[in-house]
Amino acid sequence: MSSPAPHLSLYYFDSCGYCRRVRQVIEELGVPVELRNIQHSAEHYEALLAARGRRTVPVLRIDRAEGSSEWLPESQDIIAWLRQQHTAGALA
Ligand SMILES: N[C@@H](CCC(=O)N[C@@H](CS)C(=O)NCC(=O)O)C(=O)O
Repeated sequence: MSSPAPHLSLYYFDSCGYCRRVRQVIEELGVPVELRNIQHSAEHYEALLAARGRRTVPVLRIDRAEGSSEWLPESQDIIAWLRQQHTAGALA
């Protein structure tokens, strides 16, 4: 049996070009991703800083059903991961 799809959150801000590229792929694939704008939410900004020790975006947070969390930085790595997982049918 396959695992339930993870909950995905993208930490980003509007004027970030790297973030825009990731968001375009999210739209293209139709993958459900919660958008967390770090310029509009101190909570999201602080969470990113606490987890990564830096505020650089985009970062994709992957919360798995079994309780583990992963923070994936780098737009090209995020895009590659989304495409691979989508092709594997691992995303909702
Ligand atoms: N190589 C990174 C570059 C990311 C990057 O430079 N992000 C900028 C915004 S577009 C940023 O967060 N700058 C603020 C900082 O690093 O503190 C990627 O492709 O994701």
